[in-house]
Amino acid sequence: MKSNMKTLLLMSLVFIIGFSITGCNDKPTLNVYNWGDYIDTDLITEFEDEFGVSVNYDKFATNEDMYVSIAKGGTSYDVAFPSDYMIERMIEEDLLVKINKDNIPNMKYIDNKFLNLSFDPNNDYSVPYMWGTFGIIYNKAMVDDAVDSWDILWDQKYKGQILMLDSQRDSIGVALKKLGYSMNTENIDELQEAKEELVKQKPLVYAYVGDEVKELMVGEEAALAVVWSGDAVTMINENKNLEYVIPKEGTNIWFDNMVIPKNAKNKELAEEFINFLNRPEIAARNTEYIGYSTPNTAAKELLPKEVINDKVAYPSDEELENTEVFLDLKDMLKVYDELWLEIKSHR
Ligand code: N2P
Repeated sequence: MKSNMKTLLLMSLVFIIGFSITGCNDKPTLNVYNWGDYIDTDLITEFEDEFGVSVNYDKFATNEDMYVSIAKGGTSYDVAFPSDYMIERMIEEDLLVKINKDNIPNMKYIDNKFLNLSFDPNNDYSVPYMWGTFGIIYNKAMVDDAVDSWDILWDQKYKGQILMLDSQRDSIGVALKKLGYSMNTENIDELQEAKEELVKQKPLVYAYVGDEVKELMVGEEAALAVVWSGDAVTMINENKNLEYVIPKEGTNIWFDNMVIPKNAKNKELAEEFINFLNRPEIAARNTEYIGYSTPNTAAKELLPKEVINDKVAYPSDEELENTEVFLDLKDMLKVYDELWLEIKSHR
């Protein structure tokens, strides 16, 4: 009996001490949901230290994956980084909260041309993060044809040396552009044709990939790949045989913004984080680290000349003339979903 009492006492003591330790360390937590390879992780630590908070950082590979996690609401994220058409959809489906711009004074550094775009006309729900295009990266030592058209991704000569993006809007978009159609088409015949193109191309494709495209292209394991411009910057820095081209048929221009999902638990801290990432010095470091293109003018001024003069990240207006922004497909979305499934499962 006596020893039982002692054990009980000891256990209560352990419990009380344990509880007070964790209780004391109970810092506010910010749940962030971002694309892979899309932040300088030192900045997360700096934010934690400066604000005395802890950041939970999860990653996704496509807008569609991110959408599913947020819409089904398993984890409540405080900040997420969707693209244009997905922001449009999330607003429409009431998945986002309005941002209190008074809490984001650093928004004043954002270039006007990235504000009030049609997917979020007043920036009520989103703050610009990065932007870019997608195009073809190719290895000059492995490809001797001129690379100026999406057609090259269907050239038998490069069988097994072509990488495509494992992302439905992007890959269907490539096929649509190759055929001369809009990347936002709602015409079933055009979509069917695009599907057939991608099925026809499949035997030539080494793999449908995400972030691993960088390693594969830098390591010269493939000759041609469809990539986002910022990743192209990183790859070219690491392998000088690589070159990035926007095909003559045109491409997509995209805008990734920061949003606060409806079920966020820490909205004010989310705004603090968004504001932090827009401090010119922080935004400049982040941009240089990830290779993507910043919409923050004050950050751009802090970047080395060779970064901002790089036409891959900052193409001229002429190069951007023939670009389309993805639009939310609404009812047509299920058609794209089905086609993508058929393409991916085709053997
Ligand atoms: C970075 C992902 C970039 C997202 N790995 C392009 N919208």
